[in-house]
Amino acid sequence: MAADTVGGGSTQNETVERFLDLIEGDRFAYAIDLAVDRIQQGFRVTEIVQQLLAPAQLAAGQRWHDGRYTVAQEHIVSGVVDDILGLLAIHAPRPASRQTVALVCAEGEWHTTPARMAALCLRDEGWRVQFLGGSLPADHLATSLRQIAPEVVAVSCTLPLALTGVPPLVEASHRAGAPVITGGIGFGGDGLRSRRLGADGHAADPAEAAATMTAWLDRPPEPFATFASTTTDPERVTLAEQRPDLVVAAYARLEAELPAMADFDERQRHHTRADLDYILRFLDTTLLVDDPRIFTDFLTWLRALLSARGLPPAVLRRSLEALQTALPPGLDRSSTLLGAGADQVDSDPGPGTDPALGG
Ligand code: B12
Repeated sequence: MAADTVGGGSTQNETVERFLDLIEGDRFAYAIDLAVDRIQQGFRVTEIVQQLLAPAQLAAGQRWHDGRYTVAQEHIVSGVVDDILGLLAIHAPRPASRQTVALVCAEGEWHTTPARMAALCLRDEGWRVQFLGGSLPADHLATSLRQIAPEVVAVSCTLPLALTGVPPLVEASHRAGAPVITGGIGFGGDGLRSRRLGADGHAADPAEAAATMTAWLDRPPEPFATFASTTTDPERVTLAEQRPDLVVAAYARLEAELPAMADFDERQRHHTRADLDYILRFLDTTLLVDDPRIFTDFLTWLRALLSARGLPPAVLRRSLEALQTALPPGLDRSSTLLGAGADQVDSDPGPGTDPALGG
């Protein structure tokens, strides 16, 4: 294996590139060796996760986002990474005590790999971790908590849309007497969304979480933040009820404005409707958490995704305006966010693309 083993002197980026090159070259076994050999080289499990596997997943996601990778190529990398996480679990230290954290993904969240990475790093910190997997409904969590009785519940969220699945998990954990700590990019860079959703703490990484959870063993957070349920938020209720009609109305308006859409095939029509619906779902999540950054970050992400696939930002601007026009009266926050979104997209037109679609 000497030919493919990358020893000292390689930078982290070079090693990550080497790892992805091996996978792109269908040399999965060498990629796995590259990661697992680091145990013999004295790396901690956490270091392999955070210096190789997480950056590789980030790169795979970025390559899908900017059109260099197909969805399948992203999945292939994730498959190899998931295999390695399983292998590394053997090398994580045995729990130092019976202190247990139940780690779960918010309902609607299927990004289990970031959560598995966090679970492995928390084990590396000496915690006993019960990993409850992806998209767990609150009633199933409640049942598990009666059996596990953990000291802490940890909630992972990568996709901001899954933030809507956090409050029921927080309520179930508090009812079981367990404080909640959150983590994952879906919560953003600070604890605001976590607090707004009723959790007791947020951590940027597993090491910070381990320190907070250990402190909670002596001084649990209290009182548990009660989360004013927002199911009664009339604007969110109306938006949810009207979402299918809003998509139809906005699509019709776009079709009237953009002659090129007349030639759209069913796949293009489906994707355009799905994007309009996706915008409204991110709008709803932004209203739930009351953090406009969720919507501005999403639009920056969507504009780049569409541009990388040849759709000019002008289509996104028109889509936001079409949705804003379709809104029934009284949805003021939604109208403001859609209007500001259209200005945001317009202020940075991005690279020129298909003129027939107003590029
Ligand atoms: C693999 C992957 C998938 C796989 C997931 C497989 C799996 N088993 O996880 C699949 C194919 C299922 C998938 C689906 C989708 N995905 Co995806 N996915 C990814 C990808 C490429 C890697 C995720 C990963 O492995 N991350 C591992 C590392 C990098 O994550 P990390 O955040 O650094 O994790 C660390 C910390 O956050 C922290 N942490 C995480 N959780 C917790 C919890 C606690 C308590 C603590 C303390 C710490 C902690 O510790 C971790 C380790 O250090 C990401 C790219 C990315 N940027 O993350 C896109 C990405 C997240 N996906 C994305 C999207 C859009 C989707 C889909 C909507 C696509 C679609 N149209 O269907 C669906 C949504 C599915 C759903 N409802 O969840 C976008 C999200 C963009 C956005 N708006 O936010 C991304 C960013 C891709 C991109 N570049 O655009 N995806």
